Amino acid sequence: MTYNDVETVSRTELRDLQDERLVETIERVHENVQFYRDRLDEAGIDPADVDGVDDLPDLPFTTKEDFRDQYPDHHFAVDRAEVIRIHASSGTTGKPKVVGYTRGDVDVWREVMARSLAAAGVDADDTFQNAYGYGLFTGGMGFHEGVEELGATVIPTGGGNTARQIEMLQDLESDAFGSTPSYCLYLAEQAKEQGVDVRELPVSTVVIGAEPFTDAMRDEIEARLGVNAIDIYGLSELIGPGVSVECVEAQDGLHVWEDHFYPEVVDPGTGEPLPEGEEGELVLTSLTKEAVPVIRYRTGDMTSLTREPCECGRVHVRMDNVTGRADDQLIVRGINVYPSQIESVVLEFDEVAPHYRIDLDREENLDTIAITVELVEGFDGDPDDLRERIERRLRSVLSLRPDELDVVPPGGIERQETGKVKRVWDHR
Ligand code: DLL
Repeated sequence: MTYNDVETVSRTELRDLQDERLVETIERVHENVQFYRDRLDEAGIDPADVDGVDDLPDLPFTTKEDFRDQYPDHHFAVDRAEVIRIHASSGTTGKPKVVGYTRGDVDVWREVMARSLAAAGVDADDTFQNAYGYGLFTGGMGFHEGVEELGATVIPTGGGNTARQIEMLQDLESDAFGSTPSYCLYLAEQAKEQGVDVRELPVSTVVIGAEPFTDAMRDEIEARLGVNAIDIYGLSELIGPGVSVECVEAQDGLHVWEDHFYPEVVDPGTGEPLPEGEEGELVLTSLTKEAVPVIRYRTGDMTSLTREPCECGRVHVRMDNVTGRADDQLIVRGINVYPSQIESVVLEFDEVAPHYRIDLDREENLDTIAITVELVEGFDGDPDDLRERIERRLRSVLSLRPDELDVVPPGGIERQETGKVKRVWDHR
């Protein structure tokens, strides 16, 4: 069900709105943010020459490093008095990226999250248990406010505390649940240990995001939890969760709420725009953000776009499920491979649980890769035979010959109760 009429307007109307909003955004950043003024001036762009989104490819990119360089708030376009909330995203290196929200920004966020939840099949009568972390991370509060805006009931369990989480799911009979995909699997495992079969619980929808995952991983989640798993995407720099979401009707790509966030896909190496349908790096421009507008932000996330009509009736462009980031690509002895490709191959095996890790190292100037997979409960075959079959498959599908392939017993791979799952360990 749609939440806002803008989801089904004509593409011409949508384009007019985008053009108008982009012109305003460019004027605003040029006037209020030194960083953008310098960038646009250096590129010889006069804001008055920007007529609409067709001009975006001429504008300079903004990167994660730019965000960090402006730490803490030099990229803000409004006075701090107008900022009513701050979140931050902690990278693994350097300063966090700090983002601020005006009241208007928070209203937009609530609205796009309500739209996203409605698209995911959550409705006003439902109860939604929110296991995304509350705090500087945008997940917890983003979902919380979206559920309230929709008029559904939110249970703010936040991340972790899994025993309580399971008890709440049972006792308050939530219809929907939100968490990272890895936490869904953790929850199912812990429930089993407590003698609870999560498939018997009333929860029928999980809204998963904040981490890359493959279709194979989603299938595992749906089977283990007995739910429909809907993919939601977003990032702090743009707003948080709620940039795009799958619709329950088609579950075929994520509708980008492009009246607020304009997507482009570019070649990650050259930065050149790619035609519709081709995979590359997602670049996003905010069209309504007040506190922290962003122009052509290089997300690092790999996807492709399609404007083909969707059976749900929404006209908003769809992006493909993000299974990895441009900088995730591993180069092992000349073979380029994404962790998601390894994930797809190992999860083809029914004997393998949806937990794995990849360790990269360097020995005598050569890169090495070790893959560890975990057996499912009740495995009674020959682990050596399984190992050989996985090795053969990695070789034939990806031309990859791991230096080591370890098969460990159920539970042999360490679990993480909170935060985003880490599967690739680079020791180089
Ligand atoms: O992860 C916002 C969010 C919260 C999205 C809850 C969905 C659900 P950040 O912490 O700033 O924000 O991390 C953003 O996470 O650039 C992607 O690399 C990754 N990511 C987010 N959603 C997805 C997804 C939140 N559905 C970064 N699939 C992004 C794959 C995702 N990767």
